[in-house]
Amino acid sequence: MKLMNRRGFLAATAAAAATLPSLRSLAQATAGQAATLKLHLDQPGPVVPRDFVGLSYETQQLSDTSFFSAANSGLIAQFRALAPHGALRLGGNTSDYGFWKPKPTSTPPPRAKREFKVGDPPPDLSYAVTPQAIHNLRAFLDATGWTCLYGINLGNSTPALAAAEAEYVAKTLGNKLDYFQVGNEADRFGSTIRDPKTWSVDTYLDEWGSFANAILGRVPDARFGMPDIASNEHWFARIGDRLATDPIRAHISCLTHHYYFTGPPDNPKATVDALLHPDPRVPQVASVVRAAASRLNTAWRMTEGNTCYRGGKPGLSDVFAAALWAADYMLLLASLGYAGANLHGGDARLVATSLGGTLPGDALVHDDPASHPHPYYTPIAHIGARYVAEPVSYGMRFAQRFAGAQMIPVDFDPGPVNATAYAASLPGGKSATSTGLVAIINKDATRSLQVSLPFRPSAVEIVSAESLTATEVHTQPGAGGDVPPHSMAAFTVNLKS
Ligand code: BDP
Repeated sequence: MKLMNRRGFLAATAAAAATLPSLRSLAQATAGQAATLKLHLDQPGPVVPRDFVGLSYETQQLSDTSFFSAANSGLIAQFRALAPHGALRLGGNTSDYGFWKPKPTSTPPPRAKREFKVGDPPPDLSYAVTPQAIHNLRAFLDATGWTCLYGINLGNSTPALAAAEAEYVAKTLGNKLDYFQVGNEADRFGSTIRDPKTWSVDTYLDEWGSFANAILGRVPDARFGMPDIASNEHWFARIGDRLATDPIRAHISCLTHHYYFTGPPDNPKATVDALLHPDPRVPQVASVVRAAASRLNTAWRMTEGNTCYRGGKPGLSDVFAAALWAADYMLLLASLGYAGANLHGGDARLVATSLGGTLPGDALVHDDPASHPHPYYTPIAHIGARYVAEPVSYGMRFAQRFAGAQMIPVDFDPGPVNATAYAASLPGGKSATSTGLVAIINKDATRSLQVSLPFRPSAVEIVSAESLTATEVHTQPGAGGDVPPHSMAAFTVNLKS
């Protein structure tokens, strides 16, 4: 605790030197801005599924059969440290370029010639997904305790190939398979792999239906997540309309979409300050997807996202600000009723391939490129033979504390400090005590908070770094309601005390 006060004091002293604030504001910065928090225990919110936290990887990652395998102990350890029962989503741009290769002699289906487009895979990209890759994936899922959202090629494949692959995957993954997703970001196909003059949500639904029905012919109890769109949330209303009366509705488990806060890396909006302020699109998209999901009686999930698309931005995606963003964003989704969120990452080469061969963030690196993860936004970086937990993954771990809990709506007034709060009750039966969790995410660069909590905490953990742009993350005990600048605090409380 003393350390935190000292840090608050140092921050205040530095600010004083720079701007000569009044004694009163200096005292406030040191003591912490008083913040009030009220929990609405009488209005229980959504239950956070235990597989809420997820990762997203390119499907092409399967072309290296040793990556998702029982032998990859470094990666397994990082998955387990992130969540004991997370959801691994395989998809991304490369998922529409692979082919199912059941036999060594199997060949890919023919493909029309296309122009290269910046930000998309090379048009001639083709790689095999083999039975060995699926066996190894099963062993990886067993070793991690995770399940899988499996992406199937819609863009450059056939219903028959999709069905053969799905049959093998369903049989091999068994109850480790949550559902299939057929096609990645099909709302962008009009500018990538389909004719823009005819491509629409209706042509998508026709194609998707022919693939899904072919899969159901081989896997009668198959379940699907869809439409896995990039950004055109207007598709949801039409999907709700068309599928509400279609018998296939019974096989749709989840409506899915993606979310990147901004991009590409040279976008002037890609700043730490912007990242740490609310994005009105988040609740707006949530209300649209929720409406369609309630018509189809499905869950809804954010299946691929991160801070900055096209591989992330150095100094934004790979620093502590991204941890604060991830914790805040994921807990916001949990409180809005999402079934989960998968942050995208993986190996540099494959994410670069998904974007046409390069990571544009490389052009913005001013220090040693090796000091950055590649891709810049990846939660788990692959550096040499090691797997390293990046700052963004500490935000995910923070949100993971809420897995299995029931959200409690809060009123939180942090005054001028840029901070958010979330609360939940943990599952625990009808005991005399009921454990609750309160999270305070202080995204402010300089000001600390002194939160008066309605319950006395039995434990406090503070996740922090030296600054918003630091890359080393510390977790240490805290005390009282003190939340230093650029840190997040998790308070364990007894809700019946
Ligand atoms: C998404 C793609 C994924 C990319 C990512 C990015 O699905 O394959 O790697 O964008 O731009 O749209 O970083």
